[in-house]
Amino acid sequence: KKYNVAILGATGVVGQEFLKLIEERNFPYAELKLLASERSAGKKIEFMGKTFVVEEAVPDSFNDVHIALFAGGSASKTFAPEAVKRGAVVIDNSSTFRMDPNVPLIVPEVNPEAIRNHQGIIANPNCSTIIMVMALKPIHDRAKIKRVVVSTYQAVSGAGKEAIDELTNQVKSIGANRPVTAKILPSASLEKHYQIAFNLIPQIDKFLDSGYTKEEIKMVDETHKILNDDSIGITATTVRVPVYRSHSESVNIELEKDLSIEETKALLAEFPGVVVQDDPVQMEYPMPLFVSDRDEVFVGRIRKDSSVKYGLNMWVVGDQIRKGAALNALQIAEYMIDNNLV
Ligand code: 2RA
Repeated sequence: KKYNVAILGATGVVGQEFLKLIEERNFPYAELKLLASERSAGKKIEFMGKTFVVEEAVPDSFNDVHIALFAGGSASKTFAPEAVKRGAVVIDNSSTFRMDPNVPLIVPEVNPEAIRNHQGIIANPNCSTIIMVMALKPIHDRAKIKRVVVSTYQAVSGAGKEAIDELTNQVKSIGANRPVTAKILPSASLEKHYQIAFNLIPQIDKFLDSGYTKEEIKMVDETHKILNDDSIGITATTVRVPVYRSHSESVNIELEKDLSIEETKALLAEFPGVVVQDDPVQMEYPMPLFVSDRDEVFVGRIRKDSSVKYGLNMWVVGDQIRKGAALNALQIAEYMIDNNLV
C-alpha cells in the first residue's frame, strides 16, 4: 500500500533530510506534497527525477494526506489540528505537543507501544533527548536508573541552516583575518549573539526563572515521559559547540542495582539502533565528525563511576538531523505502516 505524504517545512535542514531518507529508505509514498511558509513557497525542488514546487501551507493543503511530517517550528500549532481534522496522522518534530497527555512522545526503539494511544498527532522528541534515551533504555530496563547527570555538546545544525552557515562564515573570516559577525547563535530571536567558532555557548533556547534553559528542561521532562518513569532524577547542562551536525553527550548514571561494564556494553550492543564504539587501548570512541550521516547512536567511554554505589559514565553521539529529528520521525511512520496503525 502507498500513502499520500505531506512535508511541512520542506525547505529547511530537517525537511531536506526527510526527502533524503524517503528516497534512501524507499518510503512507500503515492503522492508527495512539499509545504512551507509563504517565504519559501514557489521554490522548486528536484526529487527522484521529478520537479516539485513548494506550496504555501494552508489548512486545505492536508486534504487527502495520510501522513504529515512536520519538520518543526511554530507552524505546527496551526496546522497539526487542521491536518488531523482532514484525516491525516501528524508526526510533529516541533516541541508544541510533546508534553500533551493526549500526544504520544515516541522513539520507536524505546517506547513504540505508546503510539497506539495517538489521537492524530504523534510528537517527535527533542534531538538531544532522542540520542540520550537510546542509550538509557536498555540500562534502565535491566538495572533501573535512579539519577542521570548529562552535559551536552550540541551541533550548530540544531539551530538551523543559518547557524550552520554562520559557523562556516566565522571560520572563513578568522582564516582571512576579517572581522567576525554573529547574528544567529545562541538563538536568532534573542537580543544578544555570540561567536561560535572556537567558542562554546552554554545556552540553547531561552532561560527560565530557574536558571535552566528550555532545552535542559526538555531533556528532563521528555525523558520522564518516554521512559514512563518520573522517579528518575535528571539534571542537564546543554551547550552549543562548533560542530556541524552531530550532538555529543556526557552521561553519568546512578543505578538502583549493580551492572558490570561488560554487561552494560552487551546490553547496549544488542539494542537496535545503538552501536558500541569503545576500545580505549585502540583509541576507539565516538566522535561527532564520524557519526554524521549515520542512522545509529554511538556509545563509548563506558566506565564505572566509583564515587557512588552503582554508577557509570558513558559518551553518547548521534546525528542531530538524522536520528535526532528526521529519521526518528520517519521510523515512527514506518512502524505505524508495519503495524497497520495508519
Ligand atoms: C537544538 N535541540 O539543538 C535543539 C533543537 N533542534 O537547537
